Amino acid sequence: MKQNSMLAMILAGGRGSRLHDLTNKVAKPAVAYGGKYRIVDFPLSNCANSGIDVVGVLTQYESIQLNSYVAAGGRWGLDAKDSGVYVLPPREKADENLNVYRGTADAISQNIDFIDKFDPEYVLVLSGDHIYKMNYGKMLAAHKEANADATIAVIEVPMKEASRFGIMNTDESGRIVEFEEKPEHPKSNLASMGIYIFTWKLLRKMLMADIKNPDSNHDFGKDIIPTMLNDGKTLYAYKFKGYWKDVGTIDSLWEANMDLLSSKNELDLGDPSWKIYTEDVTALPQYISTEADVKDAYITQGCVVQGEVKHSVLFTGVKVGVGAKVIDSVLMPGAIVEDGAVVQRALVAGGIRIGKGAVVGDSGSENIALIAKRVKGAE
Ligand code: ADQ
Ligand code: ADP
Repeated sequence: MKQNSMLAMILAGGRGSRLHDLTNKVAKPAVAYGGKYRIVDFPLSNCANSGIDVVGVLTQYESIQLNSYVAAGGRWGLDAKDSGVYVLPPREKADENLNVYRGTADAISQNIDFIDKFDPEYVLVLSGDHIYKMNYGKMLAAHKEANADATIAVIEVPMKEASRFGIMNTDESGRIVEFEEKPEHPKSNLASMGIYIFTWKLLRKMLMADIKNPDSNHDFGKDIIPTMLNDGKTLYAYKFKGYWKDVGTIDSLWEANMDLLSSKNELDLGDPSWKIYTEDVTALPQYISTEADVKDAYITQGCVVQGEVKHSVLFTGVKVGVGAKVIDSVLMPGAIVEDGAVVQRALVAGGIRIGKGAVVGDSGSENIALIAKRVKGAE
C-alpha cells in the first residue's frame, strides 16, 4: 500500500429492519436504486474515485448475493494489484460463541487483524446506506491539515430531524467541542453523516479498550466518539456540501429515487468526472408500445411499457401492461404490472407481480406503500 494510505471500511451489517421485506433476502447495501444501481455502488465508486484501493465491507445478514456482487471489485476498478473489495462477515469464535457484530465499533474491532495486514496510516469508516458523491481525499487532506485524531463529515439537517442523528457543536476552527448521539432535544442542526476518518494507531488503541469495556455498546456514535472527546482528543468536523441521503427507510428510499426526476436534483449521475459504477446487465433495449403514455420517468433497459407511466422510476426488466397505470412509484428489477392494474405512491420490490386490474398504493396516503408480495388480480 502507498505511504500515508487510507483504507476504507463500509459498515453494511445493520439489519435494515426499516426496509422490511426488501432486506429479507438481500443485505441492505445490495438493495437496488435509481433504475440500474445498488446502494453499495455509491460508497464503492466514491472510494475508487478518491484513490482508495482497499475496501472492507462488513456485513452480517444475507451476504451471499452481496459477496458475489462486490467480489474482486472489478466493476469499480478496485481489482488492480494490491487493491480489492473484501466482504467481511463476523467470524465464529470457538471460545465466545460470537458470530455477530455487537455494534459498529465492534465490527471494526473484530477486523483489526485484517486492517493491520495493510498497515494503513488512516482508516475511513463509512455507512453502507447513503446515496451521495464525495471525495474522501479532500476530507483526508482536511484531517491531516488539522492534525486531527478523528474527522467527522457533517451536514446541516432540518432542526425537526436533528434527533435522528449524532449532533455536534464546533468552535470557529471547526473543532468539535460537544457531541450527542441522537439527542432528544438537539442543541444544533450540525449532523454527523456517520463518515469518519481516524488515525489508525489511535483508533486501534481505543477499540482495544472498548472491547473490554462491559458498559459499552461498542458503537461509534454512542461510545467511541464521546470517549474520544472526554479524553481530550482532537476531533474536527468536515463540512459536506451537496446531495446526501440516508436511505434506511422505505419512504427515504422512494424519495431518493424520485429525487432523480427532479430538475433541482444535485446528485448528477452523469458527471463524467465522478462516475458511479455498477453492474452492466445484459438486457434487451426498452420497448415503449403505441398505446403507452410515458412522462417524467426513468425507464431502464429491458422494460416493456404498454400502459401509462408518470413520475416513476422503472428498474431493469419491468413490465407495464395495456391499460395499466404507474404513478409516483418505484418498480424494482423485474416487477410486473399486469393489464389494467394501478400502482400509485408505491415501491414495488423486485420480481413482484401485480395482477390484472389490481389497485395498490394510495394517492392520498402520506406513507409510501411497500409491495413485496404477489398481488392477485381483481377478478
Ligand atoms: P445510524 O444510521 O442510526 O447513526 P447505525 O444503525 O449504527 O447508525 O448504522 C450505521 C451503519 O452501520 C449502517 O450502514 C448499518 O447498516 C451499519 N451497521 C449497523 N450495525 C452494524 C453492525 N453491528 N455491524 C456492521 N455494520 C453495522 C449513525 C451515527 C450517527 C449519524 C448517522 C448518519 O451513529 O451519529 O448521524 O449514522 O446516518
Ligand atoms: P434499522 O433500519 O432497523 O435502523 P440499521 O441497518 O440501521 O437498521 O441497523 C440497526 C438495526 O439492526 C438494529 O435495530 C438491530 O435490530 C439490527 N442489528 C444491528 N446489529 C445487529 C447485530 N449485531 N445482531 C443483530 N441485529 C443487529
